[in-house]
Amino acid sequence: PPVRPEPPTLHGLAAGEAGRPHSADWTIPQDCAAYTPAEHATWATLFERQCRLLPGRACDAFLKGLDALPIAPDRIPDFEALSDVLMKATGWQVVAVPGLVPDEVFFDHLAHRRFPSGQFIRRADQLDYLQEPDVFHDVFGHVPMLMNPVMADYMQAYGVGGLRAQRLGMLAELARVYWYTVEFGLVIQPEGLRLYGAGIASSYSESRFCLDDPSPHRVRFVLERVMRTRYRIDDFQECYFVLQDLDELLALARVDFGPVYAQVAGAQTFEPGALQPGDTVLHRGTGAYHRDRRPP
Ligand code: HBI
Ligand code: FE
Repeated sequence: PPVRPEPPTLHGLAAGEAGRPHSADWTIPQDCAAYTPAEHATWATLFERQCRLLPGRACDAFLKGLDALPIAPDRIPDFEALSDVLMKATGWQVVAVPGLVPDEVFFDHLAHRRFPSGQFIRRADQLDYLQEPDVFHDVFGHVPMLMNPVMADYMQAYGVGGLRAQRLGMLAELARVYWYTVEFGLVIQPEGLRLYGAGIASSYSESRFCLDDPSPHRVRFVLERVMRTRYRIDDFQECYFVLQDLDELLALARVDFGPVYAQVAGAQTFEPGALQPGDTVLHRGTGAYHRDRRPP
């Protein structure tokens, strides 16, 4: 099964209710010196196998961001060193958190250009599946794209928009947009389709499935459509939404979601794998993967 880094709840508890001690903003020291050789080795395993897959699959912005960051195969990166480079490029920082944090804490960090990254790394027997976002998902998956000015502004806008969506009762709608862009987004490049979403960039199995497998649909991204589309948190996606180019995120960062919320409020939601009239379908999926896995 794929890595599913961002479930909305953890062990049935809403994020933040797990009872850990924490500061008001939930940040903790990264404490690089405390990582064990075994933990660095887990990073190395994850890093090396992902780096073999990403040329020709990840978009140019991702590969360029990864290349410019102080991220090496041998050890878990130091968040301060990452922040120095990120700050100069796009004004972002990386701060350490224990795992999932409550929505409003998460949004407040993003609104201030701080990316909260899990401090811990998954166990060696969980290379392909874990419930909470760890340092590999957060740093390897998200931070390269934060070197890109468009993604940098889009993520901040998501933080600002998240606080507003909470007040409006539209958080589920906004979270779907985040899911199908920041986590599982694909983008068209002149040479072909590429991934930019962190959930797929950091997943050994899904980075191939999302682009190479005939099963999932690949559909042009349309805001209202995506806002109404439910998603899977425990398995590969049945449908990936594709941007014409990353500049589409710039428009998304600037558009007022208010009228779009008004339009989709109360409308029925769409099944993850159901094509809709009006979709621009780049690839009509066979659906074979999920059909074969459903209990008879
Ligand atoms: N906390 N650390 C962390 N990382 C996330 O991606 C995250 C979170 N808390 C809430 C959350 N994501 C989402 O449920 C919101 O984007 C809606
Ligand atoms: Fe994530």
